[in-house]
Amino acid sequence: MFRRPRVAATVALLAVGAGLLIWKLSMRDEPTEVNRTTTIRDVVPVPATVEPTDGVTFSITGETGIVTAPGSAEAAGIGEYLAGLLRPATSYPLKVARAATSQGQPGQIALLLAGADPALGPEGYGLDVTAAGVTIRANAAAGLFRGVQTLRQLLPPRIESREVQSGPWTVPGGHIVDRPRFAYRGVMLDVARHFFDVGDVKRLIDLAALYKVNYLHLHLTDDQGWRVTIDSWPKLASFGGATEVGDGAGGHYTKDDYRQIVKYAKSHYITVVPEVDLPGHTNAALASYAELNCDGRAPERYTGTSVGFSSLCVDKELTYRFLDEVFGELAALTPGPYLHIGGDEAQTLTADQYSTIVTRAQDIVSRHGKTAIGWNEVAGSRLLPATVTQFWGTSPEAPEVVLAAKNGNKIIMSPADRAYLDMKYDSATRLGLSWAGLIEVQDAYGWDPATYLTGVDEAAILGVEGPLWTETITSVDDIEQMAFPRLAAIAELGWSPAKTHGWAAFRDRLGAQAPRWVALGVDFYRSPQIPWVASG
Ligand code: TNX
Repeated sequence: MFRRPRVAATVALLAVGAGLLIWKLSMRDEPTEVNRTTTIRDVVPVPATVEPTDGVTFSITGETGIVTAPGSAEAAGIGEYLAGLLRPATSYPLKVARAATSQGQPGQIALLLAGADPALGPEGYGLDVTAAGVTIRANAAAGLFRGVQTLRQLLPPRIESREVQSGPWTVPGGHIVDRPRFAYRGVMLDVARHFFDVGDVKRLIDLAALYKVNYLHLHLTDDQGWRVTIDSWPKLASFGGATEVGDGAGGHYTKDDYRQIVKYAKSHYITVVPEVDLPGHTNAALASYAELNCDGRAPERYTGTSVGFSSLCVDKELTYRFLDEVFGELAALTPGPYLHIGGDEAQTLTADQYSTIVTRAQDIVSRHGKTAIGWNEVAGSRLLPATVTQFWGTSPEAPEVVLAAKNGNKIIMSPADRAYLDMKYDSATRLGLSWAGLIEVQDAYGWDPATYLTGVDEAAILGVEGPLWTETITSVDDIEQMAFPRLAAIAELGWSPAKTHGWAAFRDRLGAQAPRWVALGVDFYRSPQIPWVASG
């Protein structure tokens, strides 16, 4: 007798609940809170610890200056960088001066290299916002630079505009202590399938730096083009670089261009990792020099998008002189520790042939004082102890990579079904490919680099990277559409502690980035999964 009304009440409650949920979800399509105040909880990647001080703010005014660590030219450089970011929108002078002491000063933004917990490492920082000022403390300049990215995100989004905006320039009060979870947080740009010039690469560096990315991997060579001058093999760039996918003119970086990229990246505390893909993905080189081919005949240059058909000649000694000279010249252009040797999709070689060339390539890189990174196929060959494997599979079972990890070889995680920035978001996405699946923002964010692979410990993970292959990508706008917002998701997985991860909070933080991207002119993908904040 009493049962039925209870069931009816439950059903009614469920219906109301479902209705509310649907209403809430449909509200997500609406842009929220125009002119919303930036809070200390909006930062991406989310800092390790955030303690707001309610009711306290600091305002940047025409009197505010930036003071930097006594005796540090690097800190002074970061002060100038910060002033350069803040001056256009505020129109304030923001003078940069050396701090007299290692204390913060009233009315100032202080960038100090004293008083940070040594456990924060070289990239960690502490950031304090009181009514009197802003103080960032770090152990090294890299930490100050990362802290400055956080400060940028605490200011109103219009701070990113290059035109004068009205204030107030309020920073929410509180205390942040932050450090990265992983040492390697990368983005890859394939400049081989389509060429992107120095300005395009600088733009990507600017945007990646905002999310504390610290490695830029350049996929410099492939079947469709060779993109950097090698003096001892000049036709690689002049002939092998004059094509790209489709009928575009291609292009290449002169050594000066390349040095400019390295320098610009360095000034953003980003290390460049150059990749020369071998033994496959080498048609551009094989077309440029007949003698690199086993039969001595140069193939035509290639502008399609197939993979796996080309290979260097494993049995010719000339191949190893070639690799030695190419990696030697690249090593000389590379202040960072890594040279990437590719190693993916060499489908015309036997396992022994593949192993021979991958083994010798690692030795060559090592003789030039660098550490090799290879796509995960290299894990089947003998690896030098320091060689890093870059996982690009889509299955958690990767026995060779697991074995390499057990032997001490570190892994960069770029699972293609999560981290590939060239996959379509949904079936309607104009650009990109879909062989590894569709990757909406929640897919890009919803995995843990430390647990994706079965049988690998977190200690074996060097970090994460979002690769952007460019078979279908031809412009900076295209890069931005595919990288944003997903690069911000990958960057948060690489930087923030596992315990801070959570889709609901991330979605809101990410939504708050929209007006920043609008101010920066970023052509981002407005995923329906995200409650984008409208520009005010
Ligand atoms: C696989 S990932 C490749 C690339 C393609 C990419 C397209 C990898 C190591 N090789 O050659 O550009 O897929 O998504």
